[in-house]
Parts: sequence; structure tokens; C-alpha cells
Amino acid sequence: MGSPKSWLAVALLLVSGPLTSAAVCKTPIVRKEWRTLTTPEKSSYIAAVQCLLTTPSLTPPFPSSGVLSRYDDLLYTHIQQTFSIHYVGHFLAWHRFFVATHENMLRAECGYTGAQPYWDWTLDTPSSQFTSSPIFDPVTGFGGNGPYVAGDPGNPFAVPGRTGGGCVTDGPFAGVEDFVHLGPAASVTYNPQCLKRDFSPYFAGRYLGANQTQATLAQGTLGGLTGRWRAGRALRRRGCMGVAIMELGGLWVRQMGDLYVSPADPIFFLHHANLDRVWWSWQKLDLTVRLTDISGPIVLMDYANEHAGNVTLDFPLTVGPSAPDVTVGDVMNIAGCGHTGSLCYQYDHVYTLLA
Ligand SMILES: [Cu+2]
Repeated sequence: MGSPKSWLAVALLLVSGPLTSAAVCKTPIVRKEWRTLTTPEKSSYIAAVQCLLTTPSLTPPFPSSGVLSRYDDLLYTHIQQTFSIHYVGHFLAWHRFFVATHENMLRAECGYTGAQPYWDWTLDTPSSQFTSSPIFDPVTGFGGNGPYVAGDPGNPFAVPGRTGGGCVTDGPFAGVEDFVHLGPAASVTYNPQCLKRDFSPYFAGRYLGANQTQATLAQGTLGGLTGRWRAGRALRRRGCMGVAIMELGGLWVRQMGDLYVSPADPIFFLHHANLDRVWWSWQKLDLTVRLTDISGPIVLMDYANEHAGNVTLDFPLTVGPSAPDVTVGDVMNIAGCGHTGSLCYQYDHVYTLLA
């Protein structure tokens, strides 16, 4: 007999479909770029996110818990695993699974009929264009920056060119004083906070441009890919590039600047969907080989394997009560005719490697 938690997960899967383990993917849903969605499609996505934010949690309650909603379930598992899912070989695989779980929850529990949109940030560079991205639209997007708040002058991780840091002032999540329940860092006791953003157009222009994506696609192995990602300055400093682009988020979202609670900003999932699209684009350049190309350390930053080996296809991944556990091998293929795995989606467009 399974625990009540596992039975809940099974029940969710029975009504959801796309994330069922070992199911055959016949009709993958298609992920599209945010700005190509119609206004009603954008509204339905935002409404489904609002639903997750208000649907009661499945995580077992504990004293002073800040895990209140289904959205918090996702944030909580990310916090709990922060140092085992970043700067490791399964960084991309875990976040692929995490975004797909979010997508599945929107569809199974909140009536959303679309796929997870992605945010192609290469369309919002150079830096002069960043803040006018449609994704930050106050009416049809996620709202924009917070007002400028002076930073800690002694902070070695201070981001150059930051322009905000305060609570977002427009868009669907503005004015909610208890929008974020967890954090900062590893704290999971109830701590109501607004949603904060801290844009750094300078960093966005430097790391989100098409030149970075092209350099990533040109890598021959996954190790090279993630190494390329580590090559960014922010990444080198923080240890991993998957995280580098990811932490770009950190550059413009206050909560996203906090590695633990980065998923607190709903844009996180569009951002990571695009990171996943970069990975998938790279896989498709040599799909037969790259459906099984996985490497990188099991232990945080253990690139010399001094503490453990590298991740393999049978390495387990978990996102808590929101989906059954899978392995890295289960998420190497996002879909495909006759594909048997845990995922069932496609992208409307992938990046191509220019000559
Ligand atoms: Cu993460």
C-alpha cells in the first residue's frame, strides 16, 4: 500500500495524461513562445497560474509551514533540493521534469488546455530592448520591474547594472503582500512577501543574446554544453551556467536571485522552458547520440568526481508529491512518435545552429 501522498499523485496522473510514466506519446502538446499566444491564451495561462497559487497544498503540513498552495509544493521541493539539483549533471534533466510537472498541474488541476509557454529571451536583446519585452507587459504579461532599492554595498554577488529590487508595481501579481510564502533562502516557515523584481538590462544583453545560444549549440557533448554555460562570468562565479542563464533570472527577479526560491516568480517556468528548448535544440542536432548523452557530477560542483561519480540514465529524480519519481533516462526525450517515456510535448520551433 502506498502512502496517501503517493495515492494522490497517482490520482492526479490518471486525470492528467502527459506525464504518466512509460506512457506512449501519441499527441504531444506544443509549447509556444509567449508573445505568439493570443490575448485569450495569455489570459488563460495567467488564470491557471493564479489557480495553482490558491489551490491547497499536497505537502504534509508541519509546524509554521509556509507551504500552503500547489504552487508552494513546487517551490518547496525546489528549496529542499537546492544543493542537489544545481551545479550537478542532472541540472537540466531535473528542471525539464520540474517544468513538465508544472505544465501538467496547470492542465490537470486548473483547467488549462494549452502547453507551457516559453520565453525566448534572445528576442529581447540587445539590452536596450529588454525592459520593453512583451513578457513584462502590465496587461497581457507578467508585469515589470520593481522600484529601485539600494543594495548591500558589501555583497560580493551584487549584480552590475541592477535597476530595481522592490515589489512589482503592475501586472497580475502586483499588490499581493503574501504572494511568496517561503524563503528567503532555505527557510520554509510562513513568511509572507511581495513579488520582487530587479532587472539588469546590462546582464540580460550580455548573456541572453543569440550569440550565447549559438555558442551553446556548438558544443559537442553535454559536458561541453554545461561547461559553456559555466563559462559566463556570473556562472563562473556561481558555479554553473545552466544556472548562469537561469540566474539571469536572478538578475531581474529578486526572488529569482535567491537560488532556493527562484521559482517564486511565475516567469521562472517560461524561462526554464526556454532553457529546456536550448537543450532540446542541441539534442536534435544529433538526436540518436544525444538522447542518451548525460554526464556531470552527482554531488554539487564535484566536477573532478572526488566525492561521487557522474550522473547516469538511471539516476532518480523527484519533485515531491506532484508527480511520481522518474529517472534521468525517462526525461531525455520530450516526445516523438512512438516514444515511450515520461514526457509528451514538443516545441513549435527549435534553435538552429547557424554556419
Ligand atoms: Cu533551479
